[in-house]
Amino acid sequence: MVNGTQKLSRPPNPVLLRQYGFQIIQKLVPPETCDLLAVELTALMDQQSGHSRHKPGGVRNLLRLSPNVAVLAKAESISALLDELTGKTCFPVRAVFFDKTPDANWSVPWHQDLAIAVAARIETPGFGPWSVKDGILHTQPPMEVLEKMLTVRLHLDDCDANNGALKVIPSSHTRGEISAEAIAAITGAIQPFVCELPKGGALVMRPLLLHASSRSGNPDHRRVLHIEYATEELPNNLKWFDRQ
Ligand SMILES: O=C(O)CCC(=O)C(=O)O
Repeated sequence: MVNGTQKLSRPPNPVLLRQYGFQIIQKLVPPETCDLLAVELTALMDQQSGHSRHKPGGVRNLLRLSPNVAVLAKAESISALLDELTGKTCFPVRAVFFDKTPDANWSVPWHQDLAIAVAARIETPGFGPWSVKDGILHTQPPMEVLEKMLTVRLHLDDCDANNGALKVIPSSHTRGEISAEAIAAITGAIQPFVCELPKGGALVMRPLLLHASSRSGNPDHRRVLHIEYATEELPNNLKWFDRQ
């Protein structure tokens, strides 16, 4: 059901992605497809949280849990966009659903996405520390692995600055792993870009781009399907947990 994507509202621009570390795509997936995904993923999140009073902010492992997400992640228009942006063949390796609601309204401090999900622990130079999140093994790979990855954050609701939009520091993806002190200095000195997007739009970003988000100031959902893509297999027989 979810393999249709709209014509991109502006052409992919590898130069801008290289320079700024992100690109805003106003129309990537038809709104009706977003509505179907929003209903399915919201129900999945409710099912996972059960009667717990503490509502989670998201659901991991979606390339396995949702055939619709797995199909969408490999849809021709998304693949074509990413391949054009990177000049390589991109494949999905992890998908997470995030929502902010009055029951689960959270903020995220400035950070880079440094961890990847892998199938098994094989000690490999440059990989580590290792951790387990929701039962899935994660590790921090060398910077050259992260530098080649791309994340697509597909918006399933309209999202503006008052609704927990992601803020990014343009060009921060070029600095490798940034220390906590440097993150404080950079985010204190540089005006962030606020990624406001309509339903069906997407932010395409490098995982090393500094990003953060505020609590939502309104009671609507702010649903985002976050899909990570890689362009290369891992070394030393390490395997992406969810390579599609
Ligand atoms: O969706 C958000 O507001 C933040 C998500 C995030 O920080 C991340 O994907 O690393």
